[in-house]
Amino acid sequence: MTPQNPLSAFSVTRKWPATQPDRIQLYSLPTPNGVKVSIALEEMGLPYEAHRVGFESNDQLSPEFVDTFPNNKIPAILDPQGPGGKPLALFESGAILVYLAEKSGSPLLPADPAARYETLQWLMFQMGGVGPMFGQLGFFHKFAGKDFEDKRPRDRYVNESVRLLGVLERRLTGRAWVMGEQFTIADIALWPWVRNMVVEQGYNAAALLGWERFPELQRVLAAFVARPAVQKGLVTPPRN
Ligand SMILES: N[C@@H](CCC(=O)N[C@@H](CS)C(=O)NCC(=O)O)C(=O)O
Repeated sequence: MTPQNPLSAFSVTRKWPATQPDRIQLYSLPTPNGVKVSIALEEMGLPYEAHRVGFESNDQLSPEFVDTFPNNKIPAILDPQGPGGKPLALFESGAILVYLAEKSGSPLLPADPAARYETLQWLMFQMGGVGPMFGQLGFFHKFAGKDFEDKRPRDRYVNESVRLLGVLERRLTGRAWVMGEQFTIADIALWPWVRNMVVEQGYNAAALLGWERFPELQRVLAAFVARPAVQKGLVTPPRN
């Protein structure tokens, strides 16, 4: 008799069967939040199986997905070997990054207590500031909100996005990465969002934001996308 697959208790595996149930299961799409986790898994060298959650078919709203991940958003993971050897289902990219770094003992979350808290500070700066504000700018600049006649909501998010980029620009002056020499999960959280703001297939907002005023951000973003793990993570799972 084959031993029972412990992941079968999670509804999400009914819609996306685990062909390698001993690996971390990733449910995602290459969006700025989604790629944080695929990049982290690649950077940490953790074995995983990626499943595509299609927004065109509202997969994130399917009962199988929502039953396991009640916030109905990607990215999400299911780790067969969670704490105590039990499976663990997790959503929220920031929580997943911390979990994966701790699980793998990776220096992507520094062990030194002060550096660790500072890394978490920049991670939360992304989760609570950059992600939500940039996302609103995307709505008002690229998506449905772009046709609104009243430009005050758009301008509000442009101003706040420029302010946040300025905070990062100053932080990166004289530093290779957000935490200095050490590349961390704070970088993994931040750069996909900065990239998404300026690339044509993203929000295409470089002109609106005055991107030329941020040379440090340009430098670090180029270094970020040149990393092999980032290149792989940016296309995992495939968009189509
Ligand atoms: N705070 C969440 C945000 C996740 C999020 O907004 N995901 C988007 C894609 S970038 C999503 O799943 N959207 C689908 C929907 O809202 O239905 C995180 O960082 O994980």
